[in-house]
Amino acid sequence: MTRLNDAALAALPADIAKPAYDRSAHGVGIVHLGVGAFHKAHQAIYTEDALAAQGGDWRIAGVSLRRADAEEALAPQDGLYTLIERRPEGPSARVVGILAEVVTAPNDRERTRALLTAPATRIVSITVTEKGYGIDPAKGGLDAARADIAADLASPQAPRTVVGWIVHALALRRAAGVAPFTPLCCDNLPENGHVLARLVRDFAERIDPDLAAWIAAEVPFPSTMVDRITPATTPETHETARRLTGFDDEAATETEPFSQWVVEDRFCAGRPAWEEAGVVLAADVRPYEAMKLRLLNGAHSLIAYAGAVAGLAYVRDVMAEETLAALVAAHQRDVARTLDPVPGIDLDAYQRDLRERFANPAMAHRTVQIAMDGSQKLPPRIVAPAMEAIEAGLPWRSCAFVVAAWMRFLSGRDQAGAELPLSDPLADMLRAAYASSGDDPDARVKALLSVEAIFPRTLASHYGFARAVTTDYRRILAGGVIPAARAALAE
Ligand code: CS2
Repeated sequence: MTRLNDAALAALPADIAKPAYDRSAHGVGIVHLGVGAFHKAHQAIYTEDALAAQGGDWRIAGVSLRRADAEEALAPQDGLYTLIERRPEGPSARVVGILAEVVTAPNDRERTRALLTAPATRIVSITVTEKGYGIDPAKGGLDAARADIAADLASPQAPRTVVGWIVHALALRRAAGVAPFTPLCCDNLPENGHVLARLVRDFAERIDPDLAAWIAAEVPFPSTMVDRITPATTPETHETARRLTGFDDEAATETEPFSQWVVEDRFCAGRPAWEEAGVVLAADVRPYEAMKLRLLNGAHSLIAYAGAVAGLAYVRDVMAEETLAALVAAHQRDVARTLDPVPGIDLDAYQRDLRERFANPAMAHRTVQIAMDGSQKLPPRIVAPAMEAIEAGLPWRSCAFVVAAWMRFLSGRDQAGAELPLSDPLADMLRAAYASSGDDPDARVKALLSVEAIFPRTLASHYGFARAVTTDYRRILAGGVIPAARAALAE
């Protein structure tokens, strides 16, 4: 079968949407760092639709900071890819043309530099996951001791990390008298714009305080809330793309029908007409971010650890299990009480809609995918709301259960003895803490709660919280996740 590319566009079936603009007539205005499935299902689509609605030189050049797979898949396809939406009633597909080129930074530093310093580049957006930024887990700023960050600080002209590249590019622009771009963080971090601003400032201050001052004065760091559930691509994704479009597509991506993007409207050099594509431009995205991180991502982490340990492969399987589904609803209800009101959003309806999205029978979203990087995900999703709830005298019981299920997940085996992968930047530390406690469950909970990169002292030493985690952990060991969930619900 023929590969998807520019020449294929004219031969696509009539029901497959394709770029509704002339691809060659629009220049690049955005460089995106981390051109993976989530970017292709989310920011790329809003930008594709904004460009179709209102034009502008806002095509995207994708940059991969590590692996070459995106470039290898997309270059032979002229940057085109198929996006599949998994609806309960069956999949639909569209072909997306917003990517003008894809570069692998370690293999082509010159091209990466040229893209990031081009005057036409007015936005640099980023999706590199929580662990990609080099955040010091205890203090929140730049972790200058992390090997990749330390290497970039030692040779800032040859960066490897996202923060290193941004500072390098801004320094070159300043030196050349080129106006800065707006860095736009699109990862699931609370106040992600502020987080990125602080990292960039910490980095710049260490290498050039004048540059740091210029960045502080000239460069805005808008925060964003991003939402679209995007399972990892599988052979099934490619097969569906082939079936619906008639073309082979090595870059096909699958996602859910729902999508949401809330963006703080602070750009130093303009932006696409994203509002034409359904983006909510807000003065303050914090309430949206907290809502989404706690109600969607927090519930996701509960589903991931409970499900993986129980041997449930997909999110939808967990939602089909009555007790676990009830625990998800109870968790959302309790955590919702830690949230401020969110403009225009009915929080009860939001929770119901989320559970419907999780239950979507057409979505094969693996629990072990979400279980990755727990050390990065638990703090904003579970630890922060638990601490606020404790402080405010609100319920936090289900947060303890998530922590206990995560601890059980760290054993590396599910309840039936099947292997569970531990993919986490703190994996070595977690394995050591796990092993240090021998076979004593109470000692194990204590050892893991003392990992300060995840659990601040005040929470680890909170008697009621530590006791609840221990109770749940013992129950999971004794009778499995589902009876333990039932017992937690009954408390
Ligand atoms: C998930 C998110 O893997 C995970 O940690 O919770 O990727 C989630 O699917 C997205 O944030 C949804 O917008």
